[in-house]
Amino acid sequence: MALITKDDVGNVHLLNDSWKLWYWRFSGTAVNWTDNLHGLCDIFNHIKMPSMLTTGCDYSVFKSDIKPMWEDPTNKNGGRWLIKDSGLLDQYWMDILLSMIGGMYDPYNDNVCGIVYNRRQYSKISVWVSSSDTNIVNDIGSKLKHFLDTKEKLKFEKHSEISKKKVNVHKKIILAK
Ligand code: MGP
Repeated sequence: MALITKDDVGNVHLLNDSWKLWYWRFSGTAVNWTDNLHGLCDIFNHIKMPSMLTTGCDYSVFKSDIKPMWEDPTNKNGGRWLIKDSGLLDQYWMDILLSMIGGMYDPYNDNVCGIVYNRRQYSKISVWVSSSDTNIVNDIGSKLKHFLDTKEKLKFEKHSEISKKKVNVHKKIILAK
């Protein structure tokens, strides 16, 4: 593959956004979830397929100015399209990455924030959307289904509801003590 110099750039398709790779790894010493989250790099040359990650770890690729957390101002009113493991998550990961980076969610590219892969016993991928507006969410969801060529039902969850649910679970544990 030929290298492209700065002078050649005028003739090639430029990316709409720059993207950042994030890595979350459990550490017994960290007090907060956010302390375990590390920004790796802005451009990636080689990434292990996510299924090769150690169970319990996450990969996230987000637009450079958005952190892969509910608290980020762009994420906080949005949610995620959830894709469960059907043996195709590595393929889905690459397909979604390319569709996001290629800006294939017109007219709602600005509402696509990033993608998360949670390597778990039951791994999952989620595509984070900055809005909970039904039109925007459904349009991105149907494009996603089309790109993945899947008939599986995808589920949309609002971040505000997931984070509330987690708080309630914590409260329940405290109340039960
Ligand atoms: P998870 O890692 O997103 O999913 O959330 P997992 O492990 O598959 O769990 P499940 O409940 O979805 O099946 C696990 C926990 O990490 C959450 O309950 C939160 O305590 C914490 N966490 C996850 N996220 C994405 C955030 C976040 O954006 N902000 C903060 N503060 N905590 C988070």
